[in-house]
Amino acid sequence: MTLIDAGLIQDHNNSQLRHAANDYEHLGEQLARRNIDIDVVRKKVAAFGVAIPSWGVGTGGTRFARFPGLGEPRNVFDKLQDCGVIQQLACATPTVSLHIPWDKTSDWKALRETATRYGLGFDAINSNTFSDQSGQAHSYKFGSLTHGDAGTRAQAVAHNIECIEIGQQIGSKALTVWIGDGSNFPGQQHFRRAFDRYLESAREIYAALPGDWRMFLEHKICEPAFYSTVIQDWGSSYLAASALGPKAQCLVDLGHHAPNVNIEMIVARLIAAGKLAGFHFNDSKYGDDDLDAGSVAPYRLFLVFNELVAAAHEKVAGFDPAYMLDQSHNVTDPIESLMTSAAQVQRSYAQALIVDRTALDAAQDANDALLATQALKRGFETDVTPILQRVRLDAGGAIDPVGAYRASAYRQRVAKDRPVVIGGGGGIV
Ligand SMILES: [Mn+2]
Repeated sequence: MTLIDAGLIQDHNNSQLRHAANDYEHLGEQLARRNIDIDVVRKKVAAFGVAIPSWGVGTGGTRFARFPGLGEPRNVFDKLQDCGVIQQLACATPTVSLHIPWDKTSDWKALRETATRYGLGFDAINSNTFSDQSGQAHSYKFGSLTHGDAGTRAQAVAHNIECIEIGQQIGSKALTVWIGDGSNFPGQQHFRRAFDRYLESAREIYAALPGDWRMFLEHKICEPAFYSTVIQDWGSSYLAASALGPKAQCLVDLGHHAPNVNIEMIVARLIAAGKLAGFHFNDSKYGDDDLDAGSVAPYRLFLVFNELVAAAHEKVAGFDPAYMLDQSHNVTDPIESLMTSAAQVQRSYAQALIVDRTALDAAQDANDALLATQALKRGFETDVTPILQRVRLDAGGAIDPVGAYRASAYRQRVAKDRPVVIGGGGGIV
């Protein structure tokens, strides 16, 4: 099913084809001088995909306000349609990550069929025990999986198991668990007991995982609990994942760390421990800002990918991370932000692929700090845009996704059927 007219994409591409081809050839020559085959890099980039968070296609907001965009998706089917447009034009996001109960529908079979028609599959499914749903027996105001009350914990466990059952119907292979549990005052919570209760609850969820599933534990330093969170950092996450078993791994959301934390080193540690589940990509300046991936600190994103490419290069056993975006689009059209962010993630991957690992290893062995860091910088400073353009072109997408998207007037078209939604509807995890 095509959402954007193929003729429009082709017309848009035709005006840029010659320049794109020349740029690719020129970059190919430059890389050949560095003994890098551009076509090998291109094929790896073409095989790379990052999942779209279903909650990302709606306009986000802050705890202060939300300013709705035009033609926001009304339900999970509309969300899938928008994800289909993103994949059709940018060709880097073949899967969608759902959030329950936000994305609940009465017909999972129809949802899966719709996704297939758009060329989409489903990545990890996300549970929600950080907000109360109408009609639920117990409130999560003071916690969910770690709540002091056994009935509340049981309700949260049951919800996660329901998410696994839904995920099985749509082809997911992982459950992502992020809890808002924690405290807002010193003394409010007994740290060790709360963590023990987390393990007890998580074990019940873990026991319900199908054989080929994984459980992704997502840590976050603060918010909504602003004094302490139960799974606050990669250490707590690692302790829990280790206690649960091999199917439990640690998910790194780039925005969920203290400022200045060396995230790429955390990634390296988790890879070494066989516990890296994957990523929620976004960017930040002050906290969990949920800014577009690579919009503020592209070098940091590159350094994360440097660790990932190094692990693949060195064939680290069991290395198989899941890649997902998780960001909030408050002032942009979410479709444009998601296409741009997916390309930014692809860009970081391509830049890391062209790092000369032999030269880097040699510089490290010789304690030559300057040459070592230059080996990284050379990858980061290479403009790999021609590779990304060619990957999109080969896949039937747009050389310039945002330009083609604007020319298509897709947003104005769907806005005719989708009424403006006022306020509410946060959901940034
Ligand atoms: Mn996240």
